[in-house]
Amino acid sequence: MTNPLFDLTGRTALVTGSSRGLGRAMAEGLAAAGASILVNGTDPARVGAAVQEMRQAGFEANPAAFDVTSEEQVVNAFAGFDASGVTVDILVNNAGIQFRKPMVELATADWQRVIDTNLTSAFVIGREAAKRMIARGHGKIINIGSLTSALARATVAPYTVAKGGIKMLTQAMAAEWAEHGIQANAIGPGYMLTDMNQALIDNPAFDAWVKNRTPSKRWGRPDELIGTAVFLAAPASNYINGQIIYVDGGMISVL
Ligand code: GCO
Repeated sequence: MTNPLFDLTGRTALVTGSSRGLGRAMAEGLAAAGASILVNGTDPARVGAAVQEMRQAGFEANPAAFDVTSEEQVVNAFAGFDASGVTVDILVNNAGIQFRKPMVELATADWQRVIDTNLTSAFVIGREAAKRMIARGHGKIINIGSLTSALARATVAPYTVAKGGIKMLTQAMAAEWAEHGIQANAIGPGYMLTDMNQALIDNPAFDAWVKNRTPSKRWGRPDELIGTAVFLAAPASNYINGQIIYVDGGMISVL
């Protein structure tokens, strides 16, 4: 029997960037806790494949393919949810890209692309979701930050700035929407074993640095975000707002 504090039965979660990686892991974790999942990505075929795999695993999942950087596609997606009676009770703003280059070599267009994907999209989708959550008097927003929400690493400036913005956007959402029954919080993943980090994982020096710098002496697995995601999506966190929880093996807590 599921503890009602952690039961998501009857709730629908939109998880951006959930056809793979951290988003897919969190989507499956929320589904295992009872939520129906709207699987998002830009590629309809990849989204469809993920939906099929999740359904075969016994989860309730439906496709929601749209480009999170397109305001028109976001607005149209939510209009489609409205028209089909789908309510987004839980929003996980997970979609994000990485682009590693020293700032003196960084083209403004590349800077902007990271900011648009990793930060502005969370505002636009958050705004569209919140309009509807406010009308219903409840909602959960989980923004995916990073260690770089608080600490900078050389060569990832736009990602760092975007993730720092995610932390403060989360606090801004709490400031404006908590009174409407919405809890907006963030998760700060540490160095996780994902496709986005494959180049780092394959780099012996960087791999050694992560393992030495992390108190847990290892990289994190995507499934290790599930517990925090379910907690922040569930009634257990109804009086928590504007927080960021680092799931990082202790890295941000030590020199
Ligand atoms: C990098 C990594 C980091 C991690 C993560 C740390 O290049 O340093 O991609 O950004 O992915 O965000 O929290």
